[in-house]
Amino acid sequence: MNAPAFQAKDFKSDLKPIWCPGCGDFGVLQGLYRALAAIGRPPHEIAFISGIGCSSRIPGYTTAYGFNSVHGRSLPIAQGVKLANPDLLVVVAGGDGDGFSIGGGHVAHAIRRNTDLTYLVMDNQVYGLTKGQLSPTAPRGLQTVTSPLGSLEEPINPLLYVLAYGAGFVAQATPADMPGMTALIEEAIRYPGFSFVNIQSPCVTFGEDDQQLKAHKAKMKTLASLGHDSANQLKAMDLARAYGTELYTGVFYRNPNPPPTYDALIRLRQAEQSKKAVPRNRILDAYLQK
Ligand SMILES: Cc1ncc(C[n+]2csc(CCOP(=O)(O)OP(=O)(O)O)c2C)c(N)n1
Ligand code: SF4
Ligand SMILES: [Mg+2]
Repeated sequence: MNAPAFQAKDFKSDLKPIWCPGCGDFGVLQGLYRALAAIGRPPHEIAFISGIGCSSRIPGYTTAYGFNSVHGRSLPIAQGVKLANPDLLVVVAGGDGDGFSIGGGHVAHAIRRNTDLTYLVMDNQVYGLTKGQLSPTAPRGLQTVTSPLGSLEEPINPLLYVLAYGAGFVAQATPADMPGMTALIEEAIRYPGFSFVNIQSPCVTFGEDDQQLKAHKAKMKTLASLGHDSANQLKAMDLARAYGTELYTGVFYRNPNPPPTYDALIRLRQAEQSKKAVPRNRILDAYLQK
């Protein structure tokens, strides 16, 4: 058997992560390296785009191209990168705050365009980088520095959110199950279209006890063990409603007939239009005829 083209270490940059010891993002990063090794594309064919947050530091820790961009703006930038160079494998990484507070409006549009990219959200139910404020996925009643008497708001359900807008691939993972999470990241990257993985990545510094790896291990249930058929979109939505109470991991929904991606359609249109284009040497003639 041939040796694999790449190993996890080929995707690890020289930059040392500055996350708090024990942060869930360490596990996510390891899973990501392994998933990329399994995919087998070289680092220079991959672009990582992120916003701002602890989890948004991920691009710097890989040997792929990276852009640690602006808070909440990773998806528009990633779509631009993919359209400018459709041959790149584009992965977007960021936090729950980045994706579903300030960046929430962009999620729907990335999904409806179905640009071929993978969106990994490190959901820790808190703003980690800015020291523990209430995030959009934080449970009702949570006491934080910005909700000292307990949050009065219902959390956003990221799984239902993306399913409702028609995302073709929707999964949930936790670094408490490294092999499972790695396989899900790989599957999401291989899906031809917009794919989303909500990764329950604990914040050990500002997160609650029931959001830590030990609690995840005890609580997680795989969707496979429930006999879930990932082609069943309505059932996926039904199961996704349990976000915040149950910790289901695995693929909620995978479109069995993926539609054409936006980047493929743009390529097609460019090819059609260029057939009708006036040859360069006749442009002046065409202008003078008008
Ligand atoms: C436009 C703008 N608004 C606010 C901030 C401050 N800010 C930086 S990161 C962040 C939230 C980070 O939380 P999350 O996206 O959940 O990532 P985590 O740190 O938890 O991984 C905020 C509010 C900013 N950098 N830019
Ligand atoms: S503050 Fe939380 S999310 Fe940020 S590095 Fe520390 S443990 Fe991780
Ligand atoms: Mg967060």
